[in-house]
Amino acid sequence: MSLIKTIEFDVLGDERGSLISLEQNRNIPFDIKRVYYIFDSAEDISRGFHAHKDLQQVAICVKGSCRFILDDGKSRESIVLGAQNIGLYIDSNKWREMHDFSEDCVLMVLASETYDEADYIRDYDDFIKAVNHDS
Ligand code: T46
Repeated sequence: MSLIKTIEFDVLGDERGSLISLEQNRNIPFDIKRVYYIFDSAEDISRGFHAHKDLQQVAICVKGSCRFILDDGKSRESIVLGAQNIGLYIDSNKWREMHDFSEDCVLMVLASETYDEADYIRDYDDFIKAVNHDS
């Protein structure tokens, strides 16, 4: 089964432009407790390099593009996010990396929990131990 799970949002458009609506438990598959966005990341900067123990997220490039790598400890897959109507669903226990930010990239992320540093696994060896322990 693919690690990359995307959600395609309806674009509500008319002659004035386009609009996308995001609603918890409708087109976002969880209660939204937090929204953050990443911008002004240089093209040669990579981010992420961690997993979460208990967090669901949907990442949407609302402007520009960037590349995500997801890793479940067994395989790694990559996707370029560059359309405002596509969200990348990221479940718990997935190592994520973000690369190749375009200069204008604005990456918006909707999260199922409030910020908690204790939920992060920031060491790859610890991540591998955690996923092997769970399986
Ligand atoms: C993720 C990827 C896609 C907060 O104080 N509150 C927050 O809600 C967040 C997300 C971060 N922070 C602090 C923690 C760090 O001191 O902001 C700083 C930068 O966070 P971090 O280095 O974790 O950023 P990224 O871009 O590596 O990862 C972020 C999210 O943290 C992470 O959950 O899945 O984006």
